[in-house]
Amino acid sequence: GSKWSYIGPDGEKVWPKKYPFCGGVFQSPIDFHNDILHYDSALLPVELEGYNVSSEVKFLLTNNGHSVKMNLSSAMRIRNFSFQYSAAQLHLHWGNRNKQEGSEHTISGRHFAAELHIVHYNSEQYVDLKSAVDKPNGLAVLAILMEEGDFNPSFEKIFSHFQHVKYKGQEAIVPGFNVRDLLPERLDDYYRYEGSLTTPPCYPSVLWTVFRKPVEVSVGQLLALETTLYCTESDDPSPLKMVDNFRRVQEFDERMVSVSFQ
Ligand code: BO1
Ligand code: ZN
Repeated sequence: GSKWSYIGPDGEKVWPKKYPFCGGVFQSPIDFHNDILHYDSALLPVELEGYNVSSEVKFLLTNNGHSVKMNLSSAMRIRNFSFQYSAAQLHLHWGNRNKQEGSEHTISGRHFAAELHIVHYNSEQYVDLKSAVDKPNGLAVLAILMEEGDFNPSFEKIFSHFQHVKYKGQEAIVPGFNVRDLLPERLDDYYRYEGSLTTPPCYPSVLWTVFRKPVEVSVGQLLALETTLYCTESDDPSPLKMVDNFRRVQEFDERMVSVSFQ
């Protein structure tokens, strides 16, 4: 079983004891600051296909005790990376009401309220997420920073089901929708680097694309994210709220982040 957490005796400081990669190289997330950024004119706008999913398709939404995760269709693909990548799942990381934190990646030391990860696997070389997760060039994650602002009707297509997945192990069905609408308008402005899973087992298998511009969700939507879910099962006598499920930024020596913008 996965016995790790973000707080307490199984917190991120001790992840490397059971998951040696968490103490290894190429770890994520990181802070994006000027000294490590370099412009790369070869970074083209991200091209997606199959992201507009029919409502006939049913996505499985699960509380896995660490986050809320929604399985995606492998027909959703990134077209223009070095390999073809197919979507496997999306999930979120967030903070709690009392702090200005929540995102995993930071920009010049600044946290955003939350962060969406759309996890893709290299479908040219591997059959599924599980077989790609620990391989070089195995995964490509699209990361979307989220800040407080206008109500976001696209995120609501997921958030409106939170009541049914309050506790670990609970599942709900989300009808397909246009997943492209969860991303920022501009897919040409982003940070790019090679890193890792931000949770155990922290495999260094992820090509990260973090979009520069955050998307807005309302204060009510952030509140729903931060107050509805629990890390624990429904019959647990000591319920634990699912908050602050982000990993702290990692050392970033002798690595560079490519940016698509000047
Ligand atoms: S993330 O996008 O870097 N936060 C990320 C973290 C972990 C995974 C994917 C993306 N995948 C995990 C699954 C676990 C599984 C593990 C190894 O991969 O969530 O359920 O055990 O296969
Ligand atoms: Zn994640």
